Parts: sequence; C-alpha cells; structure tokens
Amino acid sequence: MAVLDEIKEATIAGNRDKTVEAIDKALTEGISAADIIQKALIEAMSVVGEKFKNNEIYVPEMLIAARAMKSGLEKLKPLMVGEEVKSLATVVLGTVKGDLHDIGKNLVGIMMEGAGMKVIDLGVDIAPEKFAEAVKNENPEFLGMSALLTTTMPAMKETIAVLDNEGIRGNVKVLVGGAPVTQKFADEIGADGYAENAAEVVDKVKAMLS
Ligand code: B1M
Repeated sequence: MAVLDEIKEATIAGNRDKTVEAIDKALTEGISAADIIQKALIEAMSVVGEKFKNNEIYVPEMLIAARAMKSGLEKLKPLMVGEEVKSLATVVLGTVKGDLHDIGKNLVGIMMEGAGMKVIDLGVDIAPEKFAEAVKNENPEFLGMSALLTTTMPAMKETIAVLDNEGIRGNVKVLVGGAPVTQKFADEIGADGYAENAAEVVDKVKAMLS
C-alpha cells in the first residue's frame, strides 16, 4: 500500500500509533507535510464524515479518528511552522458557541502561524462575549471564527452583533470558515472575509493586509 494510503487507513481506523508511524515513513520518503495533511489526513476525515452520514460508524469512531488526525497534525506542526521573524498580524481564533469541532480550526491556526502570524487560539465553544473580550484585550487585526455545524453558524452573526454593540466592530476584520460556511453566508452576516480552507485563509489575510 502506498504510504499516503497507509496514513489515511490508519486515521480512519483511529489508530494513533500507526498514523504517526506511517507519517514518519512518508517524511523519510520525502513527502511534504502539506501533502500528508492534504492528501491523507484531510481525505481521511472526509471518508469518516461520509461513513458517519451513512450510519456506518457512530460518534465514538468519529472521535477516535479525530484523535488520530490530531496526533498526526501535532507531529507535522513543527514542519509547517517556520521561524517567525516578525509577526505579520495578530489573529484571535476560535470555534463558535455550541461547536466542539476543532481540527479544521487548528489547521487554520497552524497555517497562519506558518505564514508568520501571531495566533491567539481561544479554543472551542466560544461565546460571542468571550470573542469580544479577546478583541478588546488583544487588539488583533483579525478575528477568525470556525463553525462545522449548520446549527452553530448563527453564532457567527451573534458574535458580530456583540462586537457592534460594544463599539469594537471597526477595530477588527472578521474572517469566517468551516465546512457549512459559504461566501454568501459570510456576506449575509457582514463578515469581512471567507475562506474555504486553511491555505486560502492565509491568502485572504495577506490580501487584506496589503
Ligand atoms: Co462532527 N459533524 N459532530 N464530530 N464531524 C460533522 C461536521 C458532520 C458534517 C458529519 C456528517 O454528518 N457527515 C455533521 C454536521 C452536520 C451539519 O451540521 N451539517 C456532524 C455532526 C452532526 C456532529 C454531532 C452533532 C454528532 C452527534 O453528536 N450526534 C456532534 C456535535 C458536537 C458539537 O460540536 N457540539 C459531532 C461531534 C464530532 C466529534 C467530537 C466526534 C468529532 C470532532 C472532534 C474534533 O474536532 N476535535 C467530529 C468530527 C471529526 C466530524 C467530521 C467527521 C470531520 C470534521 C473535520 O475535522 N474535518 C465531520 C464530517 C466532515 O466534515 N466531513 C463532522 C477535517 C478538517 C480539516 O476539515 O473542519 O472542514 P474542516 O476544516 C477545513 C475547512 O472547513 C476550513 O479549513 C479547514 C482546513 O482546510 N475551515 C476554515 C475551518 N475553519 C475555518 C475558519 C476559517 C477559514 C477556513 O477562517 C477563520
């Protein structure tokens, strides 16, 4: 089996040790960290999502697959994050209220750090008020929100409303993303930017800075 398929299979099966071992093997074969993430780990999560949708697996299996993916990302993070010279911008990042998905958000954070940004990761299930407090305290150029559930997308709009009410909406550019989020939704809620994936988010931030 090709090594990328090995990583994918091990992640789908939720086998952390095998995932990390196969990643080591891929790195020795000269495969880049970015390719491992894109062609094995992210693909594994799409398969897991499909299986869940089709009732072939349930939440526990989805969770152990997610843990295997996280271990893989932790292994690859040092390779993605280069030497930071000067911070390009500060980003406050988090998954919105009611939502516990953090793999994509973490990947976005890794890519941002890799591009020289300072990332303040608030974590998951972040209430609008907590986002607003961080914007006040940290004075970032960007606020990045992630949502993976259709039911938690409205929390992005609520957060923007709280920023507005607190008079700090103009201090920060709001970026949104996550599987169910679209450019249309971002426009509707008055976000400044939307990115489909972790690579695109870096391009968007850079474009907004120039
Ligand atoms: Co959940 N889950 N989950 N889940 N889960 C989904 C999202 C789902 C699509 C599965 C499905 O039905 N096919 C579905 C949502 C349906 C919907 O709302 N439309 C779902 C559901 C229903 C649920 C529960 C409700 C299940 C239940 O309990 N019955 C529950 C909700 C818990 C909660 O949050 N309150 C739940 C729980 C979980 C686990 C805890 C088991 C686990 C999460 C573990 C973790 O994150 N630590 C989990 C997982 C793993 C998934 C799937 C399988 C994979 C998500 C993932 O990590 N993808 C997912 C199915 C799927 O997406 N295919 C699913 C890989 C990741 C790299 O991609 O997160 O999309 P993604 O991030 C991308 C882009 O979206 C983008 O860049 C990233 C990298 O390219 N991006 C941004 C993300 N954030 C961004 C921010 C930006 C810009 C881009 O700017 C700031």
